[in-house]
Amino acid sequence: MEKITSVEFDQVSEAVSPRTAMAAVIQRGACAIHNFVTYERLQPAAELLRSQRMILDEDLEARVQRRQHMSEFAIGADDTPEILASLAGEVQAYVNRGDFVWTPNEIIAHRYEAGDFIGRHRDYTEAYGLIAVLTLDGMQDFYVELDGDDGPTKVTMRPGTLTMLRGFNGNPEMRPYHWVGRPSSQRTALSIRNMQHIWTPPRSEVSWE
Ligand SMILES: O=C(O)CCC(=O)C(=O)O
Repeated sequence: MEKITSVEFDQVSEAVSPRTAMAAVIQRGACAIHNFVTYERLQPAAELLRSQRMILDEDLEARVQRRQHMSEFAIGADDTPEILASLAGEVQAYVNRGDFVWTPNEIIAHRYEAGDFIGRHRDYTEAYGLIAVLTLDGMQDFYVELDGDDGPTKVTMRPGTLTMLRGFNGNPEMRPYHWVGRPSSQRTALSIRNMQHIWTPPRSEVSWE
């Protein structure tokens, strides 16, 4: 397998093959692909999320501080908007073309208003294999601690950026720490995951750290 040095790609300046992208996730823990989907294709989904009723996920006392609006859809359910399901299908097809077996079953719609954020954390161990986040509208900084690096890597997500993170693969320590900064205006995104209850942390541990 080729050695991955950079994990930030742009489909417009140089198309990145699914194999290279998935190799980055496997070897380093994450990658980002700008212009994964065209602005025109993102617009209907972005419009939907702008007006969606969402819960405010906020707990300023918790170990992982976060504040954002979110709603949850099951892939394949009748009430999941087709436009969201088709974007998730596009992401899944790309990942599978990279020989990465992944069958997402859930879409989380994220809406961050100016100043909202999520602090440093690892994703739930229920998120199996891979977490893919497609930015629909707005800009926000994403930080990830890649394997082999001392400090975090920053990627500025923009409309059409697909960020992918290593999910739970049997070893909870392999989930990369990551966080998102405070955007200056609204950002909407879809987080696409395969949620499986396959591992229970010891009582003393929590999966969000
Ligand atoms: O909004 C994002 O790009 C990342 C969200 C995130 O880190 C999470 O939901 O765990």
